[in-house]
Amino acid sequence: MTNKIKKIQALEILDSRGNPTIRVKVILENKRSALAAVPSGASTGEFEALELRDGDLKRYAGKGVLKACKNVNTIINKVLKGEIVTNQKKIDKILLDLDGTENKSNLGANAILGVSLACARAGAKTMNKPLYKYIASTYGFKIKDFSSPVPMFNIINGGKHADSGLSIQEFMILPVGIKGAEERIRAGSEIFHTLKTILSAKGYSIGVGDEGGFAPKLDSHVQAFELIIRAIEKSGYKIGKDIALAIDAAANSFCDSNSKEYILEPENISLDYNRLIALYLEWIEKYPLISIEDGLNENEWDQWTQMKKRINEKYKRFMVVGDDLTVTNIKREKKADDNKCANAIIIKFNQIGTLSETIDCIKFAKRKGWKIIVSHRSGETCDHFIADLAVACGADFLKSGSLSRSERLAKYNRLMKIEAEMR
Ligand code: 2PG
Ligand code: MG
Repeated sequence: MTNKIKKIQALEILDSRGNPTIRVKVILENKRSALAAVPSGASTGEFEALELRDGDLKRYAGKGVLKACKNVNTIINKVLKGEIVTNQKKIDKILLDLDGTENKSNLGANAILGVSLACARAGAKTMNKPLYKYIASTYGFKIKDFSSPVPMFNIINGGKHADSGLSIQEFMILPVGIKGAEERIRAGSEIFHTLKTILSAKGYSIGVGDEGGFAPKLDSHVQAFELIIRAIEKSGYKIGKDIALAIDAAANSFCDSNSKEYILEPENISLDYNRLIALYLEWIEKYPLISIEDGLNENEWDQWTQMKKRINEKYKRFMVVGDDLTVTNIKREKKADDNKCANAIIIKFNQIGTLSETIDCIKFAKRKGWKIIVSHRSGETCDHFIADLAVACGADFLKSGSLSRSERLAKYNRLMKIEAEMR
């Protein structure tokens, strides 16, 4: 009985938006097996690896993933059969070579990632290690580096994730002054519920968006900050000390492709990048913001350089975060570093397609002293792999949406379990 791969099977399942995605099962000769499910974005970056969809309009409006499943069940299964599952880097290299394209358009990044993650889980099982310890030892992260990442809770949803009318996609609370996953998550939950009471009392909708945050139709972005601050205070936490704020602008989604101006819906204003940066600076001055993700369009490298310079010359440690800009792709990450565009990065393994390439990106960011945010996608499953990944690599933050919806909480709950295990 060995830890060689016996069989790899894929299944089409549904994600949190009810769209098809892929779940992969790896079965070993020693009878151990493991599953992994692949997430899917809505505000995707142009340069992400390709998520293979069937395009057959008779099924799921073309969003089926049967082709990706077939690629796993046939081509990938055949090639990886007999490989030792704990050779994760070798397995990922085989997958890369087998696909042979820059953006994994041949087999599909969803097919490849499902296999890569399921192999890692099967590897951990066969070594009788929790996944976070297995990832750490496989990629050379030191166990004493383990520290619990600070959750980033997205409690007001906008952009492509909700019909709130807010152009900014995510308003997040970060329990930076609170120690330990349990207490951080408790704070997040208490503030989330207080915000619900406040919104309800004011007659706003308390329905939630794709990531479990509220989606009230507000008159301005500033109103979102004010409501959140009220909720933090009312819950008994100190603004800026216990809890800081962050936004993910996801600026591609409100950048007009012709004028290149940024259109803020509720205020009904159109701003060039200079004025948008000035607005960010106003918000930073006024509110306890410590991080802005995708503040500008993903193709505007020079504008990013200027944004980072203007923000960091005034607020030295402020996080200027790349997501669609960097797409967990080391080439774009290096370009962002060369051009001084960012000092923090969102890590999403489905933007690139294998665990090993994801880790390369994390290691590069670490060498550069960037802050690391391991992140979910807006279309999720209850798979909580990212919690283990965040702990294993010593990420600074874990971004997994709000304090509602099980696919978001699966990751935060896993974080609490890991922390309990490590105590
Ligand atoms: C983002 C993500 C997750 P999506 O922009 O950071 O919050 O959204 O998965 O839709 O790209
Ligand atoms: Mg983002």
